[in-house]
Amino acid sequence: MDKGRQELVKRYRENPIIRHDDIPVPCNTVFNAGTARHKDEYILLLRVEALEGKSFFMLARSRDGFGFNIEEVPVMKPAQDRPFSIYEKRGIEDPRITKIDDTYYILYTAYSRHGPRLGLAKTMDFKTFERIALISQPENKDAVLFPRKIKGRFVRFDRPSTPGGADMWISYSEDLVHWGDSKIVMETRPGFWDSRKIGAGVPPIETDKGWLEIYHGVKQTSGGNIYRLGCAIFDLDDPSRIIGRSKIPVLTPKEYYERTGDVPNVVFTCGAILEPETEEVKIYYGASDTCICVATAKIEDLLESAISGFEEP
Ligand code: BMA
Repeated sequence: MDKGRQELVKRYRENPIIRHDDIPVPCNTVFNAGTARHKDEYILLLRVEALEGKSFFMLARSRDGFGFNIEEVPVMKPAQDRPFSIYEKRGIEDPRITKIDDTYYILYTAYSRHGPRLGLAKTMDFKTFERIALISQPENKDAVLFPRKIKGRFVRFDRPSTPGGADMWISYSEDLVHWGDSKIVMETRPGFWDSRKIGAGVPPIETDKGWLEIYHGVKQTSGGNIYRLGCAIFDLDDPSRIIGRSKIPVLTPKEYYERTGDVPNVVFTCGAILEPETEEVKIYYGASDTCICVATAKIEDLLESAISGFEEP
């Protein structure tokens, strides 16, 4: 085991940074938050699971990215109006935020008896939120929007469930509402930590080596699933082309809060913040579907983890 590589992502010493006791409304758990920088604040869009089991979103703000204040009332609840209400009956989950120009787009999972499908909403100010459209059929989740158009089109990764498995795909759009030209870009790897399922985590980060994607991989064991994080790199001009992928995970459940909770052995990310001055990334992640944690890594180490030993699929 390469011990150095295991420590490449450093957990914040005061993890978890947000727990269910911190949430000012009755709830079961808080986890899997979308992230953004807005003015001089760090924003977390929290997935909060209500006592009856459905999720909704609340907002947390911070000056330093570690200590957060949580707003008193939810900012997005499962919709009351059609068409969204039909597909959000079981809640809204796992928001991921991408800023394009002055607009923050939120891709989230709309959950109903029909299964998970992708919803798109937007905000300019993190005060008012507006739903735009449902942008996939079920079953599809783990969608991340790229932060700029590529060759004139918006681009997303997503994770349709197919009879063949749970792999990462790419789709393109001219208006963010209608998507197509879909292709598979990254598959599960038999024998590895990401052999059972994979899905995008953090909206792609543009680097000079390519688009860095921090994704989750699932391994099935006799004790249940283990969710870990790894990195992949995609070509800047053609993001359907994978050019790097971590052989070993960059973050794996180890601490008690990652091992124990509603769903044990889970680290799951929906967002990270790149600090341009230090080239360090703050990765926010849900632990055991029960609380929110943060860990930091040098962007060059994350890239290196995906580049070293990469074998063309
Ligand atoms: C995935 C999603 C996540 C969750 C993870 C572990 O399928 O539902 O929201 O964190 O499972 O339970």
